[in-house]
Amino acid sequence: MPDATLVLPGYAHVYSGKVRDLYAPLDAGGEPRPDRLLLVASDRISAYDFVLDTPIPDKGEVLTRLSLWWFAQLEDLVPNHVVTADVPDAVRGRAVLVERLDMLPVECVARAYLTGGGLGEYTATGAVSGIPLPAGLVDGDLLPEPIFTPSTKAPMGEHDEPIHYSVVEGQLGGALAARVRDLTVAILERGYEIAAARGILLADTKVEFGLRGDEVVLADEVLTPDSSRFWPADQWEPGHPQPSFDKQYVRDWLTSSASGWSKASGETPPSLPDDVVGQTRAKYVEAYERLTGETF
Ligand code: Q0Z
Repeated sequence: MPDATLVLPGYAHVYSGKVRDLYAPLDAGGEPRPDRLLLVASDRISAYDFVLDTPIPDKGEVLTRLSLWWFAQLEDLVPNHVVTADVPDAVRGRAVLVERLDMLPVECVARAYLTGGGLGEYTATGAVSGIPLPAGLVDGDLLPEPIFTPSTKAPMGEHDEPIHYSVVEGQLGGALAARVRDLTVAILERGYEIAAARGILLADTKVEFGLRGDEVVLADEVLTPDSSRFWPADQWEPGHPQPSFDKQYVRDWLTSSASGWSKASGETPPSLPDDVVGQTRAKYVEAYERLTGETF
């Protein structure tokens, strides 16, 4: 994890997630500013709940630029936390200075397709986050309409737990809960339309909101492959897990006999071979270029 200890003059390291790091800019007196944060995306990649020891070159920059592009696509729907992408040279391209918000304690998830944790809940109960669904759905099926399936914000290393909308109402009050639900679904729908036009299915996405006074503001990253499931539309085939647009080469290699590793072992996955790194970098760049229509 080389970036976790990255020393940025004028910034204090606040926190490191699996693949991103958070810093606070220092004021003239050397104190952390209470109103700003620097979000730095590393080239680290996770798979099967492990952070791999092999970075994917440019991943942090691809995701940062993609997130900034999406914020602009969503500007008419929701204000966002971005202050500037003019950041220190050491992290230029992969960091954003943002407004520090009072974050809402909910992971806001919306789903267009049934897979992952939502599929597990559906198989067990016939519903997801308390929303009843038609019988007979299989992994990768399109849902009758997009649904809001919030979860708790678990500390790192623990898994977010799905919660009913009524729990969000209890936490936030009815008006704020309805606002974040409707925004989350609207963001998924906007992303879905844009991605579908470029041959990419957006299965689901997780967003985070904060408050600026009583205004709800979109925070964190948005509609990146790390916060969303993107599938190649031409390979969509319900009934089994869909190939991931970005991580499929990594998963295929890790689960192949060539890696000598098995998910069940609980052991740290091995380093990735150069061809898998190169193919994976190319998929991140392809996602960026297809979605935005711009050259990376
Ligand atoms: C986001 C995270 C990490 C990047 C806190 N605008 C904001 N105001 C207050 N807090 C946050 C934000 Cl974005 C905030 N995170 C998640 C962790 C790197 C983002 F290590 N945590």
